[in-house]
Amino acid sequence: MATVIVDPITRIEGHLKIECEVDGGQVTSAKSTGALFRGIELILQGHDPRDAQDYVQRICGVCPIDHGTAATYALDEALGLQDQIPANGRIVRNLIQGSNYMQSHILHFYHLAALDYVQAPNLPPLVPQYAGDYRLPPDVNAAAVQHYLQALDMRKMAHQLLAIWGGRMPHQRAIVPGGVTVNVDTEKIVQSKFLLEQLTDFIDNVYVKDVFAVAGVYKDWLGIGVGCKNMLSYGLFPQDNSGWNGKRFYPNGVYINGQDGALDPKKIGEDVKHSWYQDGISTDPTEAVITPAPDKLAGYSWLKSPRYDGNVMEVGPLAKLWVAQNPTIRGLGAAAFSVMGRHAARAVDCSNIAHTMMGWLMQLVPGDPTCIPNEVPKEGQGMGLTDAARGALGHWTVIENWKIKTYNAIVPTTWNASPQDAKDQPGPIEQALVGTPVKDPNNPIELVRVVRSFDPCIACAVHLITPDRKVRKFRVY
Ligand code: NFE
Repeated sequence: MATVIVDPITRIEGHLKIECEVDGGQVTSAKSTGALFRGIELILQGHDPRDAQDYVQRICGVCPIDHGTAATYALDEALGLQDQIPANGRIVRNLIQGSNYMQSHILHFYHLAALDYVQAPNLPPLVPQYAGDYRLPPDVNAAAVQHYLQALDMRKMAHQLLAIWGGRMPHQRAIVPGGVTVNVDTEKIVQSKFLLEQLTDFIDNVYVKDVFAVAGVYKDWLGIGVGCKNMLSYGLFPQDNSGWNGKRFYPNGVYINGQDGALDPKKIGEDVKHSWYQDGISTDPTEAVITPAPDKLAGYSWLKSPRYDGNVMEVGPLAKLWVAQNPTIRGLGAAAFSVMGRHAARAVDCSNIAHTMMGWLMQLVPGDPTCIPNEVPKEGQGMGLTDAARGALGHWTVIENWKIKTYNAIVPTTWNASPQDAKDQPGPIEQALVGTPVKDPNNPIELVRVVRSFDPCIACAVHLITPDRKVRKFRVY
């Protein structure tokens, strides 16, 4: 029996520690620890409610748009605007979020995960790598290394596309309650089309093909990293003004114990039994005010444990495409619940989004309004649900005396990397690790493959680092 600790396990964005017990060459139990303190919600208390969509973008440099979008949807609801957003405003919001999505998925595959499968040349920053098990044929491997570099240019292009509408990246300036602050003109549409065509070509002819080439060679990874097999998605990209349950390009829904079902946001709650927060918080997201308790004996993570009706739920592109009954992903059957299933879903998602964005560009009407004026009410409440690149993202805000009374963000990586809950059920990543074969506990490449298939981001999941907290080990291969 060996204890294997990988800390931190992510190549960017915060400190996720994984601790596994390995016995007989397999993981028998796993603990996922978020080593940052969550605090943005506490900072927001007492602020003008409209500060939220700016502040929450600072949670993370990878998915600021998703946080800004969720906050804005919550404000649309709290300010009573959600049925009045001009079509141009709705579409431009979707274009901004879609651009960030493409950047994020390309980033994840090439720069955060590919070097667990592709043998890198012996050149920093591509090395050091974990040893062994690089199986791609030499020509495919060499092409993948070239694509790693090309992907940097593609990410820049996605940022440029986003900045046409959002003004800048990260932390765009356009998405606000009531619509967007940017106007629609022909020049922006033409520039966007030019960039989007190149991105779509890369996604379809390089990214998707590389993912399926890797999956073809690493077929055993279609059976490893299974996880909880419960899926949750809030849906993505509104197509009308009906709020969280309106028509979306990807619908919302759940898949629990093998059954598809409708989403009921009232079933979303959080546990803190094994988190470093005082016990007894309300499971209602609008009341879940947390008090840090770093010495709590039962705690082993700064992440809370979001649960849906008490169920452990996986979120992310696999969950979203599974809930949407995407034929490619459902066609994989049970093999979809795996490391390669998650990579495949992310690639298919990226292609879907690129293609649909082209259609949205054609729906824009130059000169038409993009935003409506609005005022903050004395009292109000709003919920904003979207799917971020890493999965279901919800923001809840309560307004009292024109200020934020409580704010809560329940974030994709909080779902996926959550610790055990009130019923001691392990979180999705903890479950996915159990059963993973580990050939050499001193070279645990198998563990990082499982965890990185979820694309975890601890900055999102907990939001702030305490400056005096020591990070104990660095293994960032
Ligand atoms: Ni920091 Fe994030 C995304 C959000 S993940 S990347 O996508 O919300 O928890």
